[in-house]
Amino acid sequence: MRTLIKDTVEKIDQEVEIKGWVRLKREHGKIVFFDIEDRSALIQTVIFSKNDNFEKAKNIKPEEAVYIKGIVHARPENAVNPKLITGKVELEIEDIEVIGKSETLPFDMGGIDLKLELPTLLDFRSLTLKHETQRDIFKIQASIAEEFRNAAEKLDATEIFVPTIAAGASEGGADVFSVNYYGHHAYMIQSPQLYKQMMVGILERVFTISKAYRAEPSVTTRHLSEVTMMDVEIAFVEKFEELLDAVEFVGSSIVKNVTEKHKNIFEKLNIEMPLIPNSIPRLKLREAQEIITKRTGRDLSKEMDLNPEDEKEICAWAREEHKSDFVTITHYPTKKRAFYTYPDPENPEYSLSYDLLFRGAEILSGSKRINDYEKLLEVMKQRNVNPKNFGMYLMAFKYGMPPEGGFSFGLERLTMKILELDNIRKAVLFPRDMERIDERLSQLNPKAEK
Ligand code: AMO
Repeated sequence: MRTLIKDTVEKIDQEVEIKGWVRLKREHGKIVFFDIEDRSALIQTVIFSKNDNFEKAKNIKPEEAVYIKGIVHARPENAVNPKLITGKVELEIEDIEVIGKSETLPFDMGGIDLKLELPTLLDFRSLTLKHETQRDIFKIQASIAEEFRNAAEKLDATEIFVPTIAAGASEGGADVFSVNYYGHHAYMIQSPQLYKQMMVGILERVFTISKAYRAEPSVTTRHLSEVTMMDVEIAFVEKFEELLDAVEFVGSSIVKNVTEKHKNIFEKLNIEMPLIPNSIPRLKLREAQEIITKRTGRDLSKEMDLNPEDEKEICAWAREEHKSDFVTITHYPTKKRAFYTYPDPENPEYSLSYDLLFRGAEILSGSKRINDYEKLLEVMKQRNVNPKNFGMYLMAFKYGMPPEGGFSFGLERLTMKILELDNIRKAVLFPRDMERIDERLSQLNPKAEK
């Protein structure tokens, strides 16, 4: 019967059977060592030349999946490896079988850092993801999603699942993928926005983790064509600040709990623990711009948004002045936000919208929404959004839609920033961008007809 590798420490002097992958092979004449890893842990195993299976073992290659039968030995005190869960033991191999063959690796997969250029990292994705540091990224990503769910549930929101093909484009702009839907025009959703709004009219508080699609026209280090959005929407909102409180509660809970849970990974990769104050600084866009101008001399008075450089600067300010890696920016110009955004009653040129910035980049956007049917219809017309494509969405506003608002985190942006990765593609298992869908588009044949 298979023993999980982490449990071998309980079985000193006993015979066990393990299954796992060969992560490292070291040959020293009459001895061969293999580091074997399964989902639970890694163990050092060894086979001696006196063993009948020694020649068979010598032919085994890194990354092959193997079955091993052997005896667990306690390591002598001076050979204990405190960095391994199994550091007090070693497995002496009696028999070893390959149960999943591997070709010879095209590059070295050893070492803490996989020293590959990004295109190679992505071209060989189903191999490079096996590397420990790569696996760590996606363990952390899984925890981010888990902590998002936990925080959204603490807000008393219900999880919903939404379609990804729709008749209208919620966020406007040209970055929408169209789909030939049985001969009709349809779109890949740019956000779960329309569905979460319809659903707050029904369940009051909802959340979803959904794929969203953006036909990004350029290649940047922080944009993807397929994004995982973690969205919340809450109704019966009285004050704008309630929404900001919810944003900051979910954002700081995720980052705090994930970094605490995976402290060992952050230490191993030498990543600083984030600064999360009790109260996250909040600035209106114009206030943020004035601070940036004071610090850099750049005049931003005519700018409608923060560019990546501005975001870095205001985050540097938040760190210095408030010991915070987060900063919330509110009141973006109404015409720069999507049609459903609520204008500030005190100055309708600006809106009741917000972005949450973390470690120099936007990880979240949201707003209070227009919940009045007539008003919504009017804004759609002003913006040339065809109400015909939003019939079901609009219907929800005819039947008791309370004041409401919400927000959306980009899972990959958050993963990238928590782990201080230099490119968002490293925070996606199989990234989609202008250049690839697993395969490089330039190598796909035939080219799609227009
Ligand atoms: P927005 O368009 O700002 O807002 O998207 C929300 C969050 O999703 C992430 N994100 C992206 N990440 C990588 N590549 C992209 N191309 C990309 N686009 C967006 C970002 C961003 O903050 N419906 C609104 C949200 C709301 O109002 O509730 C929306 O989609 O982290």
